[in-house]
Amino acid sequence: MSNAAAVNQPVVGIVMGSSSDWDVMQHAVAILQEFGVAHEAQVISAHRMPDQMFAYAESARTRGLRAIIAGAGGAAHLPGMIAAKTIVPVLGVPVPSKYLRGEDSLLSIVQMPKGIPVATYAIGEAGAANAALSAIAMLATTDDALANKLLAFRAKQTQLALDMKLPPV
Ligand code: RP5
Repeated sequence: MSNAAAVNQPVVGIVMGSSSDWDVMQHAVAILQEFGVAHEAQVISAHRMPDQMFAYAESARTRGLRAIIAGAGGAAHLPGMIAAKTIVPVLGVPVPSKYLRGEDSLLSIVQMPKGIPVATYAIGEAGAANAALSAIAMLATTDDALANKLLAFRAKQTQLALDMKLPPV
């Protein structure tokens, strides 16, 4: 394998239960792109393609993934089932659902029984973006250049807050 291929080898996997999750999950992809982290994104449905889901999870570690961001809505079993088949850390994103606004997704993902963890994030866009930032923070523990990018990202947010002005009463 050439160095260029190794550099582009995905280290973060993003999976979602349906293409209808993309509006939310694209925010995780956008953050990884912004930080220049090699990633892959695809639809893996726990109940519609369970064999592919297991194959994805089982091969994740040997393929070099160091974190998996898994988004799903409703009875959102995708993150937990992926976590059941790999020791690569799984970051779960609850996608807003049609009838329960994603509270069902949140509870499905966050209530993993003791022993198989899924780090669970906020419902929707903020959760997707923060899951990506957490994956970056994990990678940054062994990557100083990435750590510096993350520090700069934080500093930018600090400056934005410092610059905030309130309207007159
Ligand atoms: C879940 O069911 C997906 O993650 C999605 O949030 C939800 C609805 O899927 P579609 O009916 O839109 O394909 O598996």
